[in-house]
Amino acid sequence: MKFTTLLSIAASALMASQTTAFPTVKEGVSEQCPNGYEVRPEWSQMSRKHRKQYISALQCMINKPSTVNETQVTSQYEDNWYTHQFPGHAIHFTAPFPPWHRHYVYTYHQELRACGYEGAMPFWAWDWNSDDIFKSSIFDADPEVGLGTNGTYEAHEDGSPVHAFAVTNGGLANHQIEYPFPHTFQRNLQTLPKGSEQPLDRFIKPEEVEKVLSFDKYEDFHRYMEGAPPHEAAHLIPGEEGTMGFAGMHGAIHRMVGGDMATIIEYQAPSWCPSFESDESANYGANASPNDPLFFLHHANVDRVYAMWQDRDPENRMYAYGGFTFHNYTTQEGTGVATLNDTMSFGFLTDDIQVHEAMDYRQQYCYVYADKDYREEDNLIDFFAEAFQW
Ligand SMILES: *[C@@H]1O[C@H](CO)[C@@H](O)[C@H](O)[C@H]1NC(C)=O
Ligand SMILES: *[C@@H]1O[C@H](CO)[C@@H](O)[C@H](O)[C@H]1NC(C)=O
Ligand SMILES: *[C@@H]1O[C@H](CO)[C@@H](O)[C@H](O)[C@H]1NC(C)=O
Ligand SMILES: *[C@@H]1O[C@H](CO)[C@@H](O)[C@H](O)[C@H]1NC(C)=O
Ligand SMILES: [Cu+2]
Repeated sequence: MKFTTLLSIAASALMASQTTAFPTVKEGVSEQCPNGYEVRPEWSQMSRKHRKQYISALQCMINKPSTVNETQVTSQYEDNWYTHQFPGHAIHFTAPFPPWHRHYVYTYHQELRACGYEGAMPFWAWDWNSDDIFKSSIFDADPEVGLGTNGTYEAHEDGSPVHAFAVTNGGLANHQIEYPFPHTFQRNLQTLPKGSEQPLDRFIKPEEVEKVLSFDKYEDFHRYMEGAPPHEAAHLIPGEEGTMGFAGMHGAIHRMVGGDMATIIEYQAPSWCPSFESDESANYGANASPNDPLFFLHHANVDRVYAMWQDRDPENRMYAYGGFTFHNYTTQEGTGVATLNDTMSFGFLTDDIQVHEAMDYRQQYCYVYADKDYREEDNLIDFFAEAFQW
């Protein structure tokens, strides 16, 4: 192709981008959001500048001292997962799962901001990538702008591992986690992870998202989306009562990414690792999934599905709420009656809030989610610059 042809393709793509791309701050303001609503982008829609800032901000969090009262936690980066593990029984398989994680992702975004990241919180649209989930742009080995790919497995002759699913590329290559035991953060990408009865990518299809949006009752929506605990038969999940291994779209991603993302699931832990098994008394080691930065992009997408569900019928769904406040893994029963006035705790990370404060995401947090055709301003310019080495 002639260079002039390439230039004219580039130019028309750029012009098209100016007509179809949304501005970074959406038109329209409200009393609560005088600066408008920021648009949360999919990772692939971000500008190179923002992806680069995002990686630097992670490094900055790794270098910031911890503020939690736990001497083994060494950085602000680790504070995040520590905060998540603490209330484990109260925030998973219980009513607060959607609003608790919404506020948690928002808080994380504030930490990124304090570390120089200027963009909106990005998400990983697994539903847009479900045909070949591990080809998502989020798996990128680039040390400046990538979040890394699969972990590497390499064994000595005696079978002991050299690299045990350690992520050795991307901006967080070989990142060491100190707590609850020292290890390099891990991924083991599998659509059919060990212990699963069926490939789990079926849970993240657009049809599944469409189905979950159709439930009118908050509890039905929430349970179908979060999935059932790994070793429990699904109950109270519409149409899935008694099903073992009903991962749901949320659970499927955790299990398919594996490694740190799946540490709530004990059978994922390699035999030579101290067990991550969820222990009723201490809940030790469970819920360490925020060690992997993919956690927050995954949960931003979980939040996007929640936001879409609310937007289907705002009058009835924006403040819809209900279910249990506590999940007992031994009895496999939920207890407690959840209300909008319940307090949600975030440990040392940020102030407690009440559930109703995390419901109307647009007015309470001032963001919206990008559509498929959205691109951050210089995303296309970056694309051509990289393709043609400008
Ligand atoms: C930290 O935790 C210890 C042990 O639980 C407790 O005695 C101490 O008061 C805590 N310190 C702060 C500042 O919360
Ligand atoms: C990821 O790595 C593991 C361990 O080497 C391997 O079994 C698995 O097939 C890899 N996943 C993908 C999607 O390549
Ligand atoms: C779960 O229920 C069992 C049986 O009633 C009880 O002994 C245990 O303390 C409960 N676990 C928690 C964390 O409350
Ligand atoms: C929540 O608190 C408000 C005022 O504090 C009260 O009017 C309302 O009835 C409470 N709602 C629930 C569900 O408890
Ligand atoms: Cu969680």
